[in-house]
Amino acid sequence: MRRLRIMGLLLVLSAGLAAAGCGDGLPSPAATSSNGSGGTGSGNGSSCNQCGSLVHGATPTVTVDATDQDQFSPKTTHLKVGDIVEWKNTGVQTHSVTFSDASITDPTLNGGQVFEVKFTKPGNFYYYCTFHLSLGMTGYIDVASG
Ligand SMILES: [Cu+2]
Repeated sequence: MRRLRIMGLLLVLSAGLAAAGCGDGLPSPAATSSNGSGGTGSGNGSSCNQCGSLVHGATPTVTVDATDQDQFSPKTTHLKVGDIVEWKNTGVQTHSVTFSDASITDPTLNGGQVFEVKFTKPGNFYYYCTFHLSLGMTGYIDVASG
């Protein structure tokens, strides 16, 4: 009889521990929902408001391919303020490089063409291809300060 009571106590204790574990886990569902539903939205990126300017013929710091698989590669590009990104259409399909700031948007990047932007503000900027947005052709330019 005594032994059963001890077992019961242990059960109550472990149940209490499990409940505490659940309490710890509470923030994670919220974090998951804010991360999810990427798709056609702007995800975690912010919009570009004069985050850069067009350049021509400069040596790029980083190159991003726009491919016939309807992807930007790499999808996220890390750079510093003052760095230059060159998008290159490595296939034959027409793409666009579309930011919320139309002044640094290329509406038609044809096969073999390149397009260059110098980024002048820190931030994580979202862009997409207007032709293949529904296929997930999106990207991020992550600009670190200095
Ligand atoms: Cu595209």
